Order: sequence, then structure tokens, then C-alpha cells
Amino acid sequence: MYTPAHPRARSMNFELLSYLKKQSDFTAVADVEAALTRGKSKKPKSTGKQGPANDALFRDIEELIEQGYNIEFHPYLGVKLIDIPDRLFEHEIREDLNTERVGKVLHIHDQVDSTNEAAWKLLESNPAAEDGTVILAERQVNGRGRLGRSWHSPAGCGIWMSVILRVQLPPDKLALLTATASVALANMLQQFIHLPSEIKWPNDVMVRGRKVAGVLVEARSTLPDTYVMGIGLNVNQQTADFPEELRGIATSLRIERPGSAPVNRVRVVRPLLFYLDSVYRLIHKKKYDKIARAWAEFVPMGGRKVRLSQGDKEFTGTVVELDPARGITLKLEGGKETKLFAAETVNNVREA
Ligand code: BT5
Repeated sequence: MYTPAHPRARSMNFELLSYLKKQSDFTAVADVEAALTRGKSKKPKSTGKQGPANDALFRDIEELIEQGYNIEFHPYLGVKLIDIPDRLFEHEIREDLNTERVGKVLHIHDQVDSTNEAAWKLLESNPAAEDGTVILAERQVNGRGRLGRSWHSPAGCGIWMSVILRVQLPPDKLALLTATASVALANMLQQFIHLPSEIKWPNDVMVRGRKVAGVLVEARSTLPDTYVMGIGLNVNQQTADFPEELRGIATSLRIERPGSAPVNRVRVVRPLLFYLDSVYRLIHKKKYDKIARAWAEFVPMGGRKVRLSQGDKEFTGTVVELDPARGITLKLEGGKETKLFAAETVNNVREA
């Protein structure tokens, strides 16, 4: 199920929009007109007053308002862009997006079953899809988690996104792709949104003990050296927006921010793509240890006593070393023995 996002966005006057963005204050309508016609025809002389309404300009401004742009009119001062809408418009996400790979190609949908599924479908129809291609959706109706679990992805509330990765990676380093996403998320939340973030083994991103983001990296045997990295980040949900069973364990940026102010998702997607691009670059440069170290710094378990399950056995011990690909090394309780538990064989790692 694919619905293209915002088909009407194409009728926007982007030149007008970019001009309004550059103005820090109200601008007389005549000056806006003059700026837009400059170079196209003879420059009309600006009187500084509101001239007779230019119908085309007013239509363009109305169109922007209809698309959600907050634009104020003042009878004497003119027009001012107050804010951009919280909508995943490609032209907004692209603005100042300075990435090498991630987001160079963007596909945005209003609704999909799952952005990961949409990414695989895209790869089916275009097996040459570029490394770093991003698929975003306003809403997923069948968002998926790991091991057949589901991911709650209501419309307009979060960043539901998949990135197509095309890279050769030794099999024992595959776990670093998931770590790439969680490190980028945790870094972005910390440095950009100023929220204290942690990574819960193996890759849930947490703020104050609740899950704010999840990562699902998938591979298919039919397409070697190709991965789909799915990221779900809760942005504007309020507690009541989560289904009952998630209320105690999930959170969103809005819930965690001082004053619970809503966050424009465009302002979160852009830095997220940027952080992803820079961590992913380390994968291409084979600087695997750098990612592992960054990941371990976000996992607050070093030196702590933990319990974990491996098959039907339980182990307790003090964490000696953590690595997203190798696993977790414990000094087992009641002895001097240390044991490495391979990442993919353990579950339910928790503080003892
Ligand atoms: C994950 O799985 O955490 C991976 C989630 C990946 C979602 C993204 S969204 C874009 C892309 N397209 C997709 O279809 N998926 C990816 P897991 O560790 O299995 O966690 C799933 C569990 O998290 C569920 O069983 C719930 O308990 C909980 N959960 C579900 N929705 C949640 C939400 N919005 N926020 C926090 N927790 C949630």
C-alpha cells in the first residue's frame, strides 16, 4: 500500500518560499514582488507601501498557507514567514542537508504498510537503488519490530524511516549496522535535542528509562551486500496516544522535552540523516572499532552486575567488556572465570 506524500506540494512557489525564509522581519508585499520579478523582467520600482495586490503573489502565499506554512500578514508591514509546517516535505528535508550518502535519494509516502517493506519493494523494482536511499512515511499501518513484533507508528507523530545500505561487510560485523543507527540516534538526541539518551542492550534507544526509538536491520539472501536499516523514532506522541500496553515503557521527544512542547519532525529528520551519514561513513572506512566504542559509551552497563539468558540458562556477573558485534563479557558471579556471550545468542540482558 503506497500513497505518494503531498502531491500538491508541487504547486508551491519555491522561489517565494526561499525568499521569505531569508527575511528576518515583515517585508512589504511590493518588495516581495520586486525581489521575485528581479531578473525576470524590468525591475518594478518599490514604493515601500502595499501596492495593488498582485493576484498571483497572493495566490502563491495562500497556497503556502494551505500547505501548512505559518505566514502572517500585517496591513502596513507586509508579510512574514513565522514557521514551516510539521510535514515531511522533500524540499524542506533537503534544505542544507549536507550528507555524502544518506538521504541523497529520498522517497516520501503518506502511508505505507512498513517503510522497510517499501524499501525492499523499491529494490525489487530498481535493483540498482543507491546506497543511502531513504524512505520516509507519515504513517505505517503495519510497522514491524524484531522477531515478528509490531511497531506502533501513528500518522504525523514520528519518524518512520528506512535507509537502503549497499556495503560489503564481514558477517561478524553485521551487528554494527544496527549499532550505527542507535549510535546516530543517541548522539543526535543528546547533542541536538539535549535529551539524556542511553542504549539498552542491544539497540533500543532510551530516554529516562523509556524507549523512544527502535532499530530493525534486515537482509535478504537474494540481494547480497544490501541491507535495509529501519528506524522508528517517537516524536510528538503524548502519553494517551500510545496504546495502553506501551504507556509504561514508551516515550516521545515531546513527552520528554521541558514544557512538553511539540517538535517539528523536519527539524529532527535533518540532523538524524546527518548523524547517520557520519556514523555510516565509518562502516565504509572499515573503522568498526570506532562505532563499537561509541556504542559502548551509550550502554550504561560497564562494570555493573547484570543477568542474562542464553537458551534456557541464566547467568549473573559483572560486565567486563561490551561490544555490539562480539557480545558481552561477564566475570561470572562467585568465581574468577570470565565468559564471552556472543551477541546473537543472548537475550533479556538486564541489571541484576
Ligand atoms: C524494534 O523492535 O525496536 C524495531 C522497531 C523498528 C521500527 C521501524 S519504523 C520504520 C521501519 N519500518 C518498519 O516496519 N520498522 C522499522 P523490537 O526490539 O522488537 O521492539 C518492538 C517492541 O517495542 C514491541 O513489541 C512493543 O513492546 C514496543 N513498541 C512498539 N511500538 C513502539 C513505539 N512506537 N515506541 C516504543 N515502543 C514500541
